[in-house]
Amino acid sequence: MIEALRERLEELRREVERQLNAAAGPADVEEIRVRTLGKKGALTAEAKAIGRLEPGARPKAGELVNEVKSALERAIAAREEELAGGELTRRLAEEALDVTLPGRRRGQGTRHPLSIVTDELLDVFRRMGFSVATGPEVETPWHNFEALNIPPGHPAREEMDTIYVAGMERLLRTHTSPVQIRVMESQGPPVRVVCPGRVFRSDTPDASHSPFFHQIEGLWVDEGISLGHLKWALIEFVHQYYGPDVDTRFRPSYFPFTEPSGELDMECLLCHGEGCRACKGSGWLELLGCGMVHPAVLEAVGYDSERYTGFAWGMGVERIAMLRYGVPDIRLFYENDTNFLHQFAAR
Ligand code: 2NM
Repeated sequence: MIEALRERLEELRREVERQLNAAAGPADVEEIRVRTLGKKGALTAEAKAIGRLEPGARPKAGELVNEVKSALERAIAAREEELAGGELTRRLAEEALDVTLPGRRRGQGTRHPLSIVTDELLDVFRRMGFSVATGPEVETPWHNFEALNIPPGHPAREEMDTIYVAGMERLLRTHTSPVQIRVMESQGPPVRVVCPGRVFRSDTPDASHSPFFHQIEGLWVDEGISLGHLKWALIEFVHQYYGPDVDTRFRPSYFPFTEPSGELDMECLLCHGEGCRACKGSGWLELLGCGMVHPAVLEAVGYDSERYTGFAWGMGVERIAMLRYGVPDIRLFYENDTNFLHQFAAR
């Protein structure tokens, strides 16, 4: 009877050792342990059966079972460690990070051509004593229109009307003039500011139009400011920015917020007045619109228009940048094409 038990235990031991050898990972080993040494395990069953043997055989049987039990416990623990170690080696190989590989470069950005040109233009005016002011892109109709002598129903509204938000309480600004209205509302004269920023128009995009673009507007209000100051400041700007020998001319124009109003042209940079494609054969390029601030605008912000006068102007940054860099299509500025943008990297 003891001999039969010994043989069964030996058989069990060989069987478990074979299974352990075949185990592929720690999970397999755990399964084998439960099947053998767990509550309903094969060896546990043999241990329980000892109580049903005749009393004289029990000590020897217990000894045999315990011997096999500790042998299997050691074998299971050893195999488990072996496989866990193997798994660690495998994971280390699979998830290895080669810290000697060079990193992937995050390309460094460059300044946007519109930012470069805006800053260059602002610098000229800063040297002439202008300070720089900015304001909201979403404006009240009062700041964008009424204060600028553009009442409801004025034809200038139709060509400029953009997207209204909050009913008719706010709109995307159509120029940066409302910033100058805000500056004048917040302080008395004298005022000497330039206002850069993004503006919005109801335009269909093509090579020279975009429903959003950038402007720089300027304003100088003080006692005794005349058309002579306007001409000096704006011609001086052209000479500072494009060179002292560049020719200029003024033509009359119309804006609701200035009287008189004009346009400043400069000699065509490409043909020097000969006439070419860029200037449509005229020899001149339109540079900016300007004029003496309308008394109604000064009164709208509470300035005494009998005592104070001023001049103002506005220009498009894209146009100036396109001429300067020879950019043929305004949409290139907005497409985030890094091949295009990197051409303007500072060297
Ligand atoms: C232009 C042309 C002429 C202008 C006027 C004002 C203000 F606020 F003083 F009334 N700001 N900007 C102005 C005048 C803008 O852009 C072509």
